[in-house]
Amino acid sequence: ISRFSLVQELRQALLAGELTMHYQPIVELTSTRVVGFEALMRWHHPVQGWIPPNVFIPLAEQSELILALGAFALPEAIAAASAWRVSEGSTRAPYVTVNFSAHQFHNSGLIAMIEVELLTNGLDPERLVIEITDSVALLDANETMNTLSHFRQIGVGSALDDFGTGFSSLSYLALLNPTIIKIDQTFVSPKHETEHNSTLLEAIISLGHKLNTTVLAEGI
Ligand code: G
Ligand code: MN
Repeated sequence: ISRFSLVQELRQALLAGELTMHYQPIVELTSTRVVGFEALMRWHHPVQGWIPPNVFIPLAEQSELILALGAFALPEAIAAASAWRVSEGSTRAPYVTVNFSAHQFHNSGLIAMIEVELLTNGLDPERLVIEITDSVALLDANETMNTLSHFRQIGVGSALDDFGTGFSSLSYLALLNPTIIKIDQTFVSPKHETEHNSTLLEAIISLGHKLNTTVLAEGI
């Protein structure tokens, strides 16, 4: 199937309800409690079956289509989270993290859109975390810093995704001051375990703690 027809089909898929959000648990290791969920988009194609997001998201990112996907994902995730309750032994209901692509993130109506969705669904802003990768964050560093401080003002959290794979400027990390740093899976479960690797991990973790940021390991 060609890329072109896949894009056409993706457009239709959104209307046909073939796209759904799945929620992957985030576990606090000290308590083994589920403290949140990452909202991940899934495409079930009627003929080809499941198409992974690392195939269709980059395709969508090449056009305005990513905005339509985002306009679907955010309200879905917020509505889902608003139905989650505090579980036994826990003090707060789980948060939801939503992935944002560059095109969505650098959109002037972003904060207003988030606030409307939170209000409509009655979700506490503290229970929403927006995920961006450092390649997105660094695209326009000043603007990103502004947006993240806006999030902070309205009580919404931010997560730096795939940390360690991009530029990962350390001084910049301190300025952005994200709520969560998500250490990329390649650092957490390297193909070849080396001394070097655990040194890097320790450095990222201690940096995160000094910045008062939650450090999260991807894919364990
Ligand atoms: O589920 P999986 O880890 O394979 O997802 C891979 C990546 O696909 C995620 O880390 C994220 O970058 C991207 N992705 C998944 N769902 C969404 C979504 O709703 N919006 C955006 N922009 N990216 C997503
Ligand atoms: Mn992510």
